[in-house]
Amino acid sequence: MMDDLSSLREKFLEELYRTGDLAGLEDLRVRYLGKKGLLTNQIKELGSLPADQRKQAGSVINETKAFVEREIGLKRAALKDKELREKFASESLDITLPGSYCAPGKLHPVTQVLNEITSIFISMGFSVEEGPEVELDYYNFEALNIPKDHPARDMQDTFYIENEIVMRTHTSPVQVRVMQKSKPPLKFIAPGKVYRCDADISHTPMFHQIEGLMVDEGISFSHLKAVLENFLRSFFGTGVPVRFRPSYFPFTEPSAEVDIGCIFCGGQGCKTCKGSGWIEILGAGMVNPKVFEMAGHNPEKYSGFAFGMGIERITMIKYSIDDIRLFFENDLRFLGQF
Ligand code: 2NM
Repeated sequence: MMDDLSSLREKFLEELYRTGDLAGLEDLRVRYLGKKGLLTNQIKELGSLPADQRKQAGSVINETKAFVEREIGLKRAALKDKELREKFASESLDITLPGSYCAPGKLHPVTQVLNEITSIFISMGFSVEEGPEVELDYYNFEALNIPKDHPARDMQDTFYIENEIVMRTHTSPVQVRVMQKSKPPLKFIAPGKVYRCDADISHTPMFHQIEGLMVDEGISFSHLKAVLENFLRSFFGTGVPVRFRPSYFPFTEPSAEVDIGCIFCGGQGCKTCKGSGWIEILGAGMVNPKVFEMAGHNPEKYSGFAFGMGIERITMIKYSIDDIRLFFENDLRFLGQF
């Protein structure tokens, strides 16, 4: 038996030496130390030895078993280390190689300006609302005090889908929908696409607007002035002159158009301001009591102001762009400049 154990040990060492991976090592372990393993069998055979040899044989078997276990443990650690090194080597990466160039995309200039304007109003506590682009005649016109015979409804301006269904010509129907479903106080802007049958260097059939509405008890024209002056000075610069001119919209009374001092000539008069020294930016006014009534609010209790502006127009002023159609041609030589 002692001879058996000694050759078992040598055979084990030889096999251990030839084992090159963890799976092979586990095979080896099972073959020697498993339930039917070579060493385990030796232990089972102890019983058949004469009593006087058993003790010594037992101790040699135990010693051999401990040896095999230790060697397998050492080899396992070595193989794990080797596999880890190989994994690191195969995953290694030359961080000095030049990267492959990926042209970064950019937001469209109209989107950039729309986001900028939106964040100014959000900073003043306005929320953002949206509504459908295909709109009922009622919300686009009727509820805004634009009766059937009003010139704004002219077939030349409005895209009709069906008799009572239009492409919205402004974002005001969003204001009507919000007023109809919620009670004041209201304070939100409505950005989005609008559609008018018109096309030249300053008009496209689709363009973008931001309109805003603030309604509560006691809202006055001073609130309108404060909010719009703050917006214009945030957007165009703190020193920009602002002026309000009387105007007319069916949905507001009184109404105003809001100009800034020409940012190109400093008010001297130039091509952009057509010699006037002023550039028109916004339309605004106090919400017409008829509009409140139609939306289900008591005009004796509530008042509010509303305003609207065209985003392409403001972007053209900000970046000195002279033809609105450039925004929609997707020429990267143009778009890449913003
Ligand atoms: C403008 C100018 C003036 C406006 C009015 C309303 C509503 F729904 F509250 F009546 N929404 N938007 C408004 C007022 C829009 O755009 C040039």
